[in-house]
Amino acid sequence: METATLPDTARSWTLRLPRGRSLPLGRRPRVMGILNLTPDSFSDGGLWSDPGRAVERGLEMLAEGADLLDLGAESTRPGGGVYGEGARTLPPEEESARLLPVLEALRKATDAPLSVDTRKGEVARQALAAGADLVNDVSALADPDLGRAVAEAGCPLVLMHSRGELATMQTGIRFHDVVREVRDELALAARRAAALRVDESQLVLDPGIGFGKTWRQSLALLARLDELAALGRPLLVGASRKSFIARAAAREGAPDPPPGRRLGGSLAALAWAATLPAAIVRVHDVEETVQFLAVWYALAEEA
Ligand code: HH2
Repeated sequence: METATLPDTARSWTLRLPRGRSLPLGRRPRVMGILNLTPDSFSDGGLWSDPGRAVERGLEMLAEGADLLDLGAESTRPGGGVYGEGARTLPPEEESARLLPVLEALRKATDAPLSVDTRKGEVARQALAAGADLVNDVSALADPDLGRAVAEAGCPLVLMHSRGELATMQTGIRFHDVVREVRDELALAARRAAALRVDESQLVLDPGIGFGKTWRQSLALLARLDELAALGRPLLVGASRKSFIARAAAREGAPDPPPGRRLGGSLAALAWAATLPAAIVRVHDVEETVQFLAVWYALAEEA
């Protein structure tokens, strides 16, 4: 689809998945449906902590048009800001015990790409053995063993930008030029991955919206997403329901919309990310996102 509204920066990549499968990226964002198997996630904690319901929700998101799923068994809600103390770090056994039954059941039920959102090498290793296709690491290799597990499996790896520890991330935030610094730190993360023998052509990079950033810095990262394209790798954007939306949409005297009522702002962020286009968008509201993108691209084709 070659149209005036799609920018020249549009590029394509193919991620290689286990068992000879692949995930082509570029042109239009792929929709990654979020499946939080946690009691304490910021927007849907506890909703899918029953394994049977979680599997149903995963399959429902695929039926709604998700291209891949992201299973997370440990909340990564940053502390020190709107989420108080932030999420509790789980021992790997507890994280795996939540994750593996759902992952195994989904693996039996679908061939769709399954991503695992974890910061721990041990959990990543077990998940890959249980049929996960890619690893999404919000700490960008704080645990080098995660890099080694990914390198051994030869699977794709998402490196997300963040600074500091989850528990205190939203305090003492300092950037001079957030976009330039995030770009440089993502380049460093990619080098850390290469040193652990992760194949560069399997990397996906993510600015980490809301992780150790003020709401204005999150807005700046989205608004100037094209500057991160210079890194040469596909970008993943996770803006869905995040608190910068409530801040940006604040009205005097009106209460902040809670996470479940931030769809309008989430779609605005998505529209912005689609213009790059971001390669993958990580979302809670799959049905609405898929419909939004279908109409957005139908319009782009007509323009
Ligand atoms: N955001 C969250 C979790 N994982 N991974 C990537 N790559 N990018 C993100 O922006 C991102 C992420 C936080 O959202 P959520 O999973 O809904 O909440 P929680 O971490 O509280 O489970």
